[in-house]
Order: sequence, then C-alpha cells, then structure tokens
Amino acid sequence: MQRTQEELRAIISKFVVYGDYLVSVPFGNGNVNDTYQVTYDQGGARLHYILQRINHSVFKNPELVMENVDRVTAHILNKIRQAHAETKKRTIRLLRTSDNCPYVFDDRGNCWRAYIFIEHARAYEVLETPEQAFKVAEAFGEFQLELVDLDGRLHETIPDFHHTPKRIEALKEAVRNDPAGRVKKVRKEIDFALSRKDEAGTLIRLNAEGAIPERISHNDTKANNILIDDLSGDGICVIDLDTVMPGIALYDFGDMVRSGTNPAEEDEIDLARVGMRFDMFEALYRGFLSTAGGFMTEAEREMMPFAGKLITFEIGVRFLTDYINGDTYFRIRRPDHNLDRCRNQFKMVQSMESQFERMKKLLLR
Ligand code: GN1
Ligand code: MG
Repeated sequence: MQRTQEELRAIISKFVVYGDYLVSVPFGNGNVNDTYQVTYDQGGARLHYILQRINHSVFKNPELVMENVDRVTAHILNKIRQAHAETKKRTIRLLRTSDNCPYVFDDRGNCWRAYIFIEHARAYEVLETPEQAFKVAEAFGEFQLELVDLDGRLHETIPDFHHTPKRIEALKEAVRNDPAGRVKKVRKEIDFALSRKDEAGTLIRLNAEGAIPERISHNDTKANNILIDDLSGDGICVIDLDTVMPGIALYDFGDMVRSGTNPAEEDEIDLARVGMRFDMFEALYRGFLSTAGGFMTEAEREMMPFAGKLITFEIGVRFLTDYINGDTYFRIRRPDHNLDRCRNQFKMVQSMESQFERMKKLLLR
C-alpha cells in the first residue's frame, strides 16, 4: 500500500527524533513488512532512520514481536558496551516514544517501529566470496553466542515457524483446496515436495527426543540480514530480528546455507545459474563454528549439512504453498513470482543432494 509523505511523517513524529523531517523512501527487499528510509535534517547534518510497518497478518501479535526485539537488542547493546571501545559492532537501536515505548499504532491499527540507520555498511543479496561468507556466518554465530545467557524465554511469535512437517501439511491442504486453480500447473513441484516428506521431520524429532537443544534462534538468517562494514568487510550487525524466538541453532545455519551458497538471488528464473557453491558452504560452516562452535553439541554439528538442505526445502515448500493459495503471504513483484522462487529453491535442494556426501565429509576434518 502506498503511503503519503504526510502519513509517514505523522507516524515517525510519534517517536522522539530531533531535527526536521525531510523525506521517506521505500527501502530494501523484504517480503513481509513495509520498510522506509527516513531522512531528517539536524542542524545541517542528514540523519537517516528506518521506519517499518509490521505485517500483522503474518505477525499476529506485534507487541510480542517488539518485546522480543527490545529484549534482544538491549542484551546485545550491553555486551557491545562492555567490549572494546573501538568496536565497530552494532545492534539495531529502536527509537522510542515520549512514553518510552518502542512502537506506535497508526489510526488503521498498524504497528510501526523505527531504528537508527547504520551508515557505511550494507547488506548483500548474493554473497561474492568465501571470505564474505565466513564473515556472515561468523556474525550470525556470534549473535547466537551473545544470546546464550539471555534470561527467560522469548515469545514464540510465529508458532511452528520451522516445523517442516507442518509446512508440508499446509501444502497438502492448499493442494486439496486449490483456491486459485493453480494445482494443475505445479504437479511436478508438488511431487518433488511430497517425495521428500519423510526426512522433513528429522530436526523436530531430534529436538523432541532431547538430542538437539532448544536455543534462541534468529530464524531468518538470509545473507542479506547481516550488515557488512564497507571498510573492513566485517559483519557488524544482525538485522531483521522479528523472528527471533525459541528455536534450534541449525535453523540459522540452514537458512544461511540456503541463501549464502546460491550464486543467484532466490527468485532467479535462469536455473542454470542456481546451485550450491561448495566453497561457500565450507566457508559458512567454518565461519559459524568459529563463533557458535563453543556451545554447539556434537549432535548439532553433525546435522549442519542436513540443515542446509532441510531449510532450503522448507522455504521452497512455503513458496509453493503460497503460489497455490493465490499469493496471500509473500509479497510478489510479478505474476508467478512465488513459483519462480519455489523452483529456484528446489534446484538448490537438488544441488545439495548431489553434493551431500562431500558436505558431510567436511565434518570429519
Ligand atoms: C520472509 O520478509 P523477509 O524477506 O525478511 C520470511 C522468511 C523467508 C524469506 C524468504 C516472517 O522474510 O521466513 O525465509 O521471506 N519471513 C517470514 O525470502 O515469513
Ligand atoms: Mg525477515
């Protein structure tokens, strides 16, 4: 939905921001929330903020999302402050209202929050080198490490977010209902998904049996959710904290493998360009262990290659389900966008399957 400058200005004005509002422009490539970059003038300096509407059909309880984000960012900020004064490490910093609340509601019931924009750093849609992959994984691993000592349990803001068997059930239901009449077009993709349903419950099962522990996970560790410092190339800030909640460390590693090893974007149509780059997998593996290795158990490490395959498969299933349902969840920017995404992810799954033995051999070294 398009919003006018007046509307956006009115919303961000509810937060404590010094200076004069200049302009808001749409920002980033999110599939769920609406994001703007806002510019203020403060005594001749240009200050930037991120203003975001939480999609409340996806996040049914935005207040709980904000409570999680607030707790997590405060915890990390504390650690950054205790660390070396020169550190470039950052965390998302929420703006607050004069009542000290980190979000506001507009008159249509939408929940908004705002952040300080982090300068001199950027997010990469496609990772370019193994060194960069190492740094991205190192930063996501450090994020988990920082949260190991967070007191209390976070809210489960989207229950069963990475419950792959339930994602398959949702696909089956969509196929049964066929609300957009698209099932006939995607028989091949449905068969691809259903023929792999047996191993889909592996991580959930290991967790239920106690073999793999619950931790705090980010749950959306796409490569582009790390800001990379322009100068040093280091991963300096984890962003997009909406799905931070109780989970399994391997979900985060898996989603990193899904996006970080793909040489093309997740909606690339030319599937000849899509496939897992082994050197990137190896760099992600080593980078993640360089920070998360201290707390990860043997059982978790063992499942790292599998997690990459599983999470890629799961998101492919979600894109397919949304396509069949008539594109009600993910934002689409062209017709068949969700189908293109699904095919891309399934091509990645095939590529991982064919390199799986080699991925597992890394564990032995
Ligand atoms: C969604 O909106 P974005 O891009 O941050 C989705 C993730 C998917 C991702 C695929 C809450 O995240 O789970 O992996 O798209 N987020 C939610 O690009 O469903
Ligand atoms: Mg996200």
